[in-house]
Amino acid sequence: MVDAFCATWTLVDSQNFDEYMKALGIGSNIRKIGNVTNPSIVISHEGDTVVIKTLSLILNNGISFKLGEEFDETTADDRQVKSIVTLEGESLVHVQRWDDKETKIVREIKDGKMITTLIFEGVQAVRTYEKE
Ligand code: DKA
Repeated sequence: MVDAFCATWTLVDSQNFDEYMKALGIGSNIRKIGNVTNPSIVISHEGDTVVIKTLSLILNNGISFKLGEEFDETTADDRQVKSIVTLEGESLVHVQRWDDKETKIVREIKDGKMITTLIFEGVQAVRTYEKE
């Protein structure tokens, strides 16, 4: 299931995240916070409920869901989205839909690191996390 992802992860590298946030329409104040924040992501599960917490000094966010079941999510930048997370091969694929828009957040484990690829309308950001 999601056991390979269950850990506390800290951001160690972030590529093109500002461009991704701009494409989403996020204003400069929130983007500044997004750019300087090095969050920890805590992933766990209890039975078939998966919990992903994003923790930082400035922004905290959390989601709880079952794989393949749609749920309501309020994102860190305050979008109200319909989300669904599925396991596709070894990848945890999180799709957020709102206002006829869609972004995909793909998490994979490579060489013991969690690689998060965020895709929106052709703009891609890659964020790398290491286990704490
Ligand atoms: C991540 O998991 C990034 C999560 C996406 C956040 C969307 C926008 C946040 C704006 C502060 O590394």
